Amino acid sequence: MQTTPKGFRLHVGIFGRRNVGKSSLLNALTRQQSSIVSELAGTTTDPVEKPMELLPIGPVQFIDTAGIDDEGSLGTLRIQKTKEVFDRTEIGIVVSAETQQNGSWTVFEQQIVDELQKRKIPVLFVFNKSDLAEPSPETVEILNQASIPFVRFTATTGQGILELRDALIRVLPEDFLTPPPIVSDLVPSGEMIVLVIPVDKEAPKGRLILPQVQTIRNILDAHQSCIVVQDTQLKDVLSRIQPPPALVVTDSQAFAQVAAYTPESIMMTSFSILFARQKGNLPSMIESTRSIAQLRPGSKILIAESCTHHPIGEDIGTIKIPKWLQKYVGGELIIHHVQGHDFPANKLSEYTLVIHCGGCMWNRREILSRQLHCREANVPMTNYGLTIAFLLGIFDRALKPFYNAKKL
Ligand SMILES: Nc1nc2c(ncn2[C@@H]2O[C@H](COP(=O)(O)OP(=O)(O)OP(=O)(O)O)[C@@H](O)[C@H]2O)c(=O)[nH]1
Ligand code: SF4
Ligand SMILES: [Mg+2]
Repeated sequence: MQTTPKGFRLHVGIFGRRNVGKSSLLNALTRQQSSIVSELAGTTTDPVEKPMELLPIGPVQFIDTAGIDDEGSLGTLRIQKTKEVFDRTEIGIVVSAETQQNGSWTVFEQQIVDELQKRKIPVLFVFNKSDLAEPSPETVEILNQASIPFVRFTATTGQGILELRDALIRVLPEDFLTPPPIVSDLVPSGEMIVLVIPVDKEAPKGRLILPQVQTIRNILDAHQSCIVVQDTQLKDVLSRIQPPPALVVTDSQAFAQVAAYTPESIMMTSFSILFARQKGNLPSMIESTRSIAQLRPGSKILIAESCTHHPIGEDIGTIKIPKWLQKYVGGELIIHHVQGHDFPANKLSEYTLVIHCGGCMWNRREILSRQLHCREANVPMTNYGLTIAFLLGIFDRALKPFYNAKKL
């Protein structure tokens, strides 16, 4: 279970004021001392992530957060970290307790619920410390009015844990149970797909990377078949397959060679574009990609990568894309890079364009959240594969499989 990639787990964020028992609730759910608990307000400072198997949902990632009512300059920083967790949350648990100052419903609970509902994230309200006090009728009325389900819970004894689990299952988002397929719906069943995977020095030693493995698995699940080749073998292999394959999917780095070797009669796209659809809103990214045509020397661009790694050789995000973009606009661009969960959500309006990696290691919610932040700041957001296809002049060709299958 620990090896289940994070992007596959249902992310459940635990939010609330300080001292309501958020960490105690996480510990009760995981039956471990995953997060430190104390009677002092402000015990949890950074988000604490805990993976577990929650049947029948499967792999879940719980995220305990710092209290949303934290104070002082450090408190403000902690609240910022907590707010970043909204971006990857698929179910929000709002913990409160009647024993808190001003009762179980204050502007803070309102603020959390508003944030979750704005993002269309299902909310579950937990009246914790119900060994000490009953839920107030006023809060129950507010929750009923807003159609927010709630449970009573005692984190210190685990009383109410079964109701809590059942309630989590009931609010499970639809798209978590049925995420869009990666590739199988783009070609009729029985057709063959060729996957192009260059084995260069950027490729990890002795294994394939997650999006490649997931694509193969999706093809097998759909009872389709595939051939996996390096870019250097493609021409030869294509000349030997009869009837020809329906689709060629390539790593973005080999797009140019693959486009040259693949006859126009065979459809072609990239892993990164497949994942733009699986992990985010593809139509919006397509629209955003066209704004590359508006870039001018001096335009400011943000390149964001989900994983933190040291660039090797001709790294795609730090070297290749900047080089191709500057060649396209015919001058220097101002390019900033961010990695991991650092995303300057409040400063996006400075940029003319945001270019994101494929996001294959992340859940759909986090990429959708980034698209939402960009839309709010009026900044287009595209991804690596779409950008490369655009810069190479093969944008329409790379999208044809989606249009042909009426999947856009
Ligand atoms: N009586 C009772 N006490 C509880 C319950 N849940 C938590 N507590 C106590 O409340 C205090 C705060 O619990 P935490 O789990 O640290 O609360 P928190 O919301 O994580 O607090 P911060 O990390 O400071 O934001 C601790 O002393 C817990 O033992 C409960 O259900 N009943
Ligand atoms: S940086 Fe992005 S595209 Fe690369 S492996 Fe991580 S999530 Fe996937
Ligand atoms: Mg805590």
